[in-house]
Amino acid sequence: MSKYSKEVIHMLYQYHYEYISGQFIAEQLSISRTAVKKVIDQLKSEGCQIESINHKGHRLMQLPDKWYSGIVIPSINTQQLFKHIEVFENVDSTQLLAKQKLVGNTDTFLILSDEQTKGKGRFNRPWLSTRGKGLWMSIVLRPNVPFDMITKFNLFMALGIRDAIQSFSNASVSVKWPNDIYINNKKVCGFLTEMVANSDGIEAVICGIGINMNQTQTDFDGELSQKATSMRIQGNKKINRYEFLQLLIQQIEYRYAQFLKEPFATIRQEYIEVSNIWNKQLKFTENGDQFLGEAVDIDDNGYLIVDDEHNQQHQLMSADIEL
Ligand code: BT5
Repeated sequence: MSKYSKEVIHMLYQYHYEYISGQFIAEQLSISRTAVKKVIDQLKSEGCQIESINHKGHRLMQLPDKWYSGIVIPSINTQQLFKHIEVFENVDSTQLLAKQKLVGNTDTFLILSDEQTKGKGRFNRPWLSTRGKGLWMSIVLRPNVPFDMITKFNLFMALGIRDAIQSFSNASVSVKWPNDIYINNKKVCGFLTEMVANSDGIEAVICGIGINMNQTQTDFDGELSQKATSMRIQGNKKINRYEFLQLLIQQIEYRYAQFLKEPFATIRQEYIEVSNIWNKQLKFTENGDQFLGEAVDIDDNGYLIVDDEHNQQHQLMSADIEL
């Protein structure tokens, strides 16, 4: 990758509604026109559709399904949440990498990858992370709070992620307590929150978020062809990954600030209204035990209240729910 790729792609993206000359780019970046041409040729070879017209200049028509740090970083940096942002083409898991990178520092950061070869869900379940189709990212935050606040963090994040997806969807988007986002009874997103804590409280929260943005139905096979969906399948329209990411980070920033200031009770009603688990018989798995029941409420602490088939009431902090 050329030294100036980040700057050139950023300029082309910024001015994508018009043609900009090689001369203009060269002047703005204080580099030669030959260097600009080299980068543009390279971007074209990677799949960027750039129209180059003599005496008019270059115009970015379409980007490949890939994260460019030169676009990601400036579009997210307007927010204050992360000290640094790292973008990869391929990793085993952004979550594993984030955990490795948080040791020995107190930084907040975001890791994003085009593809994960070993994406993981909860309990080490596999998470399908096809190249270029989804948003696979982990964020590391450092809230100065006791460790039992982790469940509350997860609840606030759920609303942030849901609201971002809802902004790009005509169909209604719902939260399946505690870790999934659904559209039309299919899973469009799964996320998980892990932490590193000591006796003083939380050292780091690592939140891994997987969102199916641009898969088509043929991208899902086996059990996922019935269970999974993407924003594109539901809306019949390709999602602009950069616009979506920007909005998602805004929502996360908003909910994170709210989490630090407010009790769960503040968002309880909102959470209940967007949940999809009411008025149906559900199968719960909690610590290896399975039972049938109906979810009846979420209390002020974010615990799910469930009446089981023997009329026993349970208060769940976390569980697996089959709809
Ligand atoms: C989750 O786990 O839903 C949390 C998934 C978190 C993934 C992100 S991606 C970025 C970061 N890096 C990682 O390695 N992980 C995080 P869970 O509730 O355990 O759901 C896993 C189940 O969802 C699997 O057993 C499948 O049935 C289903 N599944 C797998 N891939 C899927 C996909 N792409 N879309 C919808 N469902 C999927």
